[in-house]
Amino acid sequence: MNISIIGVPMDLGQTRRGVDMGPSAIRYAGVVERLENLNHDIEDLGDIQIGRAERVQDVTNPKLRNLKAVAEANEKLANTVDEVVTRGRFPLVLGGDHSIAIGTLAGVAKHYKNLGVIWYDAHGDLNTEETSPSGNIHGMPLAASLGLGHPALTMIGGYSPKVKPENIVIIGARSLDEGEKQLIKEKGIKIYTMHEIDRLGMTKVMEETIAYLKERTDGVHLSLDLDGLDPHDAPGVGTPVIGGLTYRESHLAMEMLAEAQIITSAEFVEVNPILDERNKTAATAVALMGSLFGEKLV
Ligand code: NNH
Ligand code: MN
Ligand code: MN
Ligand code: MN
Repeated sequence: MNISIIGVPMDLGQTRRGVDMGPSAIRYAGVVERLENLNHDIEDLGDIQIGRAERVQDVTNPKLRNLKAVAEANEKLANTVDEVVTRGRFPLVLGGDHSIAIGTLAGVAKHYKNLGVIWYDAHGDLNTEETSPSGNIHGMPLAASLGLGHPALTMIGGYSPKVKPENIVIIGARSLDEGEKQLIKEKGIKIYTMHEIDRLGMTKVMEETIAYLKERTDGVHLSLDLDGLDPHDAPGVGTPVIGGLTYRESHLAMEMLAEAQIITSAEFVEVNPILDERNKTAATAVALMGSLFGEKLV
């Protein structure tokens, strides 16, 4: 595979400092070497320029913190991702907080009729400025990609929506706000919360997810928030939620996606080395990328 790595040192979609160092931490954990060892062609495009938090901090709208700076960065990211896909390469985006999924999806979705999305996350990220308890845009990217919320977010890349509700599968959810729960029901979004994962097991969850997306989509974006994993395995995240997916379950999910060959773009987000234990979360992210791109145990 021809893979292009894009770093997005974004920390403006939430309020914990340090997540802007996520791309560096993931590179330091050896992402390029890991994927080159699997015989992929790797191109590292470096980082998208993001305004520094201490300078651009904008609280004029507490329901949409740093809206302008987040939107600007996502426009740049969308252009870069679009160009990578146009060149026939696989975009692998490193975060940075999850608000960057708006730009990644804006760059990817125009290349597909029916883009599928796997949202691997403890959260739904389905808030708008009306439902958000925090005003943090990293809790809104999936809603924005559905066309819901502020036009500065929904219109990134000049079009909306990026994804249809029936083409989304959420995996690992265990912290959903009221408005998000309503939206999931109203739009009929497919979701495997921790409850279903406990009951069915990850094997069945992934078999069903893959079959579901295969029959209705022509490409699938994997948006993996490291907080989908249990904080024991991924402590370096801004909003840890106990009772999450294990390291092994997550590897199994990645291995099954690799085997199914359905993933056409991916992002690994919310790695915060300041909150981490000896870069464990970045190392976990890189190990999961290994499995996603074909690494086998034997
Ligand atoms: N749902 C909360 C909010 O919107 C938390 C979102 N935090 C995340 N999302 N890390 O993945 O503020
Ligand atoms: Mn910063
Ligand atoms: Mn998220
Ligand atoms: Mn999350």
